[in-house]
Amino acid sequence: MRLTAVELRRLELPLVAPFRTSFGTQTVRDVLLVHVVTTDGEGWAECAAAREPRYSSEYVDGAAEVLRRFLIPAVADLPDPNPYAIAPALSQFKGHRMAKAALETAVLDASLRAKGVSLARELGAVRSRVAAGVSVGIMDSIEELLDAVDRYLEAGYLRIKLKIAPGWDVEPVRAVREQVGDDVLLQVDANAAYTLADAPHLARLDPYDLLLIEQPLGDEDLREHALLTKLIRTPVCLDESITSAKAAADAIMLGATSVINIKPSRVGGYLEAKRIHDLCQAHGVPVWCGGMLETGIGRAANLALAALPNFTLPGDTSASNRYYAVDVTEPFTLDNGHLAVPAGPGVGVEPCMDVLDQLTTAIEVISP
Ligand code: OSB
Ligand code: MG
Repeated sequence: MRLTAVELRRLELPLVAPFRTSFGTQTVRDVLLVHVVTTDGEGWAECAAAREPRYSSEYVDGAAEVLRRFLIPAVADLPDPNPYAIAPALSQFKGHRMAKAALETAVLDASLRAKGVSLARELGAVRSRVAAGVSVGIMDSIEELLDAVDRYLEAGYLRIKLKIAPGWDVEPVRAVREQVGDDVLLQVDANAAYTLADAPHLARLDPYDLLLIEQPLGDEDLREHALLTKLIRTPVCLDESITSAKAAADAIMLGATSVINIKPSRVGGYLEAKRIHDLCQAHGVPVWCGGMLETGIGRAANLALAALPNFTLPGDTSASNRYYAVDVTEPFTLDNGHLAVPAGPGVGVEPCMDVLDQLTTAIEVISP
């Protein structure tokens, strides 16, 4: 197989509602799709980078730039760019994991389509549907939050995650727990908004029986997270800090985390994500699949990963209508709180070309 062309396609998708976190508010997604054309067929992937570098250092214009200048030429130079050769060929370039993940996933999609194998099967999936949770942004008032949580539970979501930040933590958690009762799975995500000095404050979340607190401290604060676990009862789960299987191993060995949120985009792709899954499984650390407000293209691949055996907690893989009025694939819908794992070859979904064309803001074709 050889790479003959790569299309970088940009889309603009308005979110159905603003999504506010401790690092900012997103109202639209500026999506970068990577579409590879190979001698064996075509593949698609979505880059998870957002417009601004607030979640991590990556941002969508930067991802497009590193792809066109460095990553695509390096893959085009490979005599046999099979999916397992991509990450080793790109390791000469530091960082840019979301850009690397998108390119590797597009090649993986092309290669699996050519073989007629689904991504779920390639990764070792053991289930055909995945329990869906939902990530609920920071709101202007507690009433508005309670309303949103009510609607999501009504829709069937099996787990609620509340975004928290200093000034929006104990009160909203208390109000939601009181409204939903003790049986609803509830967790929070701080996106690195606190410091170890906030431990006594974070301990005030202890009474609410949270499944976990996600990334309370800074991305690089592994040691501080390990100390925090001794000061609060809520289990600590890392997101931003886990950028590779090596980082996951360090965090587990340090006692910095007892659960891990795996986002393939954050760790450089699905193959590295599977390594983290396997490592966590061997160490008895449960994992769940995070999200980056992906369209159906990114979501399909996330669902394949979430079908692996150690994904024992519901993830942030929500239905299409939680994000977008119109998705770029057949919409993913909830069925009794679950999403179906695509079973077709590759990532198992096709982009709807007419929708894609309507939302496209730019197309660049790189012919190596
Ligand atoms: O921290 O998990 C996060 C969205 C964008 C960036 C970071 C995060 C999130 C979410 C929503 O929490 C996940 C999703 O529903 O796709
Ligand atoms: Mg998170």
